[in-house]
Amino acid sequence: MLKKFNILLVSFFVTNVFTSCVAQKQDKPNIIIIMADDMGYGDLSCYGSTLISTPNLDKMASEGIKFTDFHSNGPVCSPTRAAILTGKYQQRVGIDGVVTAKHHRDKGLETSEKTFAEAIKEAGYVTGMFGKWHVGYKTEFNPINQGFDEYIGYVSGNVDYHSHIDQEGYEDWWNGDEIKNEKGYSTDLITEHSVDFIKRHKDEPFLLYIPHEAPHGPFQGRLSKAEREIGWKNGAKQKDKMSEEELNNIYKEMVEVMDEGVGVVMKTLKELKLDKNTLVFFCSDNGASRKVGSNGGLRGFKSTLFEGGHRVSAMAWYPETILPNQVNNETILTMDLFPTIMDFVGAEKTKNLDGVSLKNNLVKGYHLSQRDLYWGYAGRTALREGDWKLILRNKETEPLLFNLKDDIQEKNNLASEHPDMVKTMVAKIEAWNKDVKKSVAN
Ligand SMILES: [Ca+2]
Repeated sequence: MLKKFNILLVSFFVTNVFTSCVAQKQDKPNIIIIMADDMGYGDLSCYGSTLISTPNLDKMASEGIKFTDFHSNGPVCSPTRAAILTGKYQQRVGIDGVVTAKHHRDKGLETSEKTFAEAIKEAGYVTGMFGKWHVGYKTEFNPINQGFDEYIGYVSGNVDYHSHIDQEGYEDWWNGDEIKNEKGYSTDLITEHSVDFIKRHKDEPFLLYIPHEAPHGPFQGRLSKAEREIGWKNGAKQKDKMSEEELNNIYKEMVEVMDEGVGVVMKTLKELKLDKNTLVFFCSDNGASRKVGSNGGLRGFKSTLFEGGHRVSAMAWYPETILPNQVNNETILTMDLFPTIMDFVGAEKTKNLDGVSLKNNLVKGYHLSQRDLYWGYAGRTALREGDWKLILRNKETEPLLFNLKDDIQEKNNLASEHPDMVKTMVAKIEAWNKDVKKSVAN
């Protein structure tokens, strides 16, 4: 009798484990990452903008999590993109600066680096990317050689929104690894291809990476004329041709058209009943530039290591898994998204990542463990330890030490009051710089 009971019990467990595996497989969440380009911390209405109206991103924030202490890995484009793709500090993978259209046409993110697209494909996902790549021009560096099944977009830092010509006068609109220009405003094309991808892959787990061009320059709206043609050379600065008011109005339109696109993607998820099974992240790749946009009162702008350069708006949305109306104050970097999405997907951990999974924080509210976080750009390095931030510029200038809890605008340099802390933090920065450089040499 006991034996029979045991057999029944075993059979009950086997059946349940099997059923639960099948259920989990069907429940694999879709993943969407949407990234704005050069959008400042204060450029969305839910982050305090009174000039720009972003109802769709505001809705995403109110239905999920709005981050207040989320940072781009780099204060400029390519580094942040290398970090999001690899889950590592960008310095480790050799992309510590901008991959420019003029001087770096042979440079790119090595295909030996494992991207989140490659990792998630191993977990059975179909992958698509529509928008800006900016980690390599040559076809060997193309997204389809880095784990993306489908790719349409541009590989440089920016293209004319209408003619899709890059800064150096090259045609730069690709379908996979072939140039295939098409008519349309970049932001709208990126949205249209993203929606088409979702519709075609609604019945299988998918990952969709949507790195928007907006609101990076050139500053063009839907009705602006194309300014670049093949062979075009970066001549007169566009800003000089536009009044400040015109520039602000175009920038506003660029953010609002992107927000509209986010709304169309979210509406598509709801119509296809995918919304309860899709995790969506949104973030910007660095702060607003000196020219236009708002960093919400933070010091500095794109390319600086002050908060305005890298503290960005970000949100996470996953109805019924992530609770609505949450404001999250954890200190997070872009490189954390890779391990986070792999954790949500239930895939095997990728080794040697610098980022950490946020899943338990996002779903259960557990705090992240205390960790030191670094930013490096153009010979400068910043270290964040809790509320403290040290910026080291070069040997000739004094270190800057701020306590962000009391001084979010980084106005009061406390370095002379805390020499021991400065000494320890400088030593950590030197060790980190050596560590990440060693990785590149290897
Ligand atoms: Ca950027």
